Amino acid sequence: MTATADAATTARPGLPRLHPSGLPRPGRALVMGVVNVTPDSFSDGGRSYAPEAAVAHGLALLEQGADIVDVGGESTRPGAVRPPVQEELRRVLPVVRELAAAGATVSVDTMRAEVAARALDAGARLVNDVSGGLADPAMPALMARAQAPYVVMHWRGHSAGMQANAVYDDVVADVVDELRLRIDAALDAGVRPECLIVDPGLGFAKTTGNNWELLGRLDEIHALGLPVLVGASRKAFLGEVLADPATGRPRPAPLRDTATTAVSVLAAARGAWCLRVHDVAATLDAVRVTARWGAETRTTPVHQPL
Ligand code: PMM
Repeated sequence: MTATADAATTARPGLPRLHPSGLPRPGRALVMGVVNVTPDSFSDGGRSYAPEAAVAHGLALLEQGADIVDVGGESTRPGAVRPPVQEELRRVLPVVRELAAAGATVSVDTMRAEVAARALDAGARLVNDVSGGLADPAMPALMARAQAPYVVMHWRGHSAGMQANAVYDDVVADVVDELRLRIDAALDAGVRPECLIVDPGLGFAKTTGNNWELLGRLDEIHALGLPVLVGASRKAFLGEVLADPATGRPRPAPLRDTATTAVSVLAAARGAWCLRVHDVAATLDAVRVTARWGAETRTTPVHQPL
């Protein structure tokens, strides 16, 4: 796997901002469509649980213009119980295989090295590890061997008890420090810098306030010098902003897409490399407009797209 360095956008000495090669480079933020093959995802209620339904959903996202489709077989909703590895494999492999065969750039959303390895063999081109290598000590070595793009997300433990870990001195500084440890672990294992992508992990051991602070200070995540992926889609902190004024009840997950698109525009304008979303069509329109605006004004994006 090779990559192209853009010296002008280098944000941190030693870690040039690189575009992981083999991935689309459209001159705007990439759009990653979510394909959850789980019975209990918070955001879509298990809509694509059967492999055939998940493949159909992935193909529809591809048709809408998704740059990447992210296939996951483990729900990470707060309190979720982990599936056994065999069950995770049973869920994701046929979906990865079919979507890759259809020409999609497929990412596998897994914390398990075995699932990542089998998915790469089945045609996945990148690995999205929400634990950033913490959940499975074999993951960094696998990614070093694979030399495939690797999303390292900020994480503080499995879903069952994760919200109890949302305790920070300064959430942005702490997330940056902890991401740097995960980046160093990956580099030490032999992962090449140009394969790394970072993600602040919105909603994972984060309070609502933590999520907004991370978005508001996205520049500090960029300062790590790596492409940044943002996954805000339909998350609870958006449901809170959109709560019913009369009852105070949060907006249900399927009705948070417009708010998600607003966050995606703002994140893209601040140089996010990729947005992980459920509503691909709206996000794609939004990031195309954002890129056009940025080209005109030179004030946004703060960071040019990679
Ligand atoms: N969020 C979820 C799952 N996978 N991956 C990355 N890189 N970033 C995220 O924020 C992220 C993720 C949970 O959301 P879902 O239930 O809608 O998939």
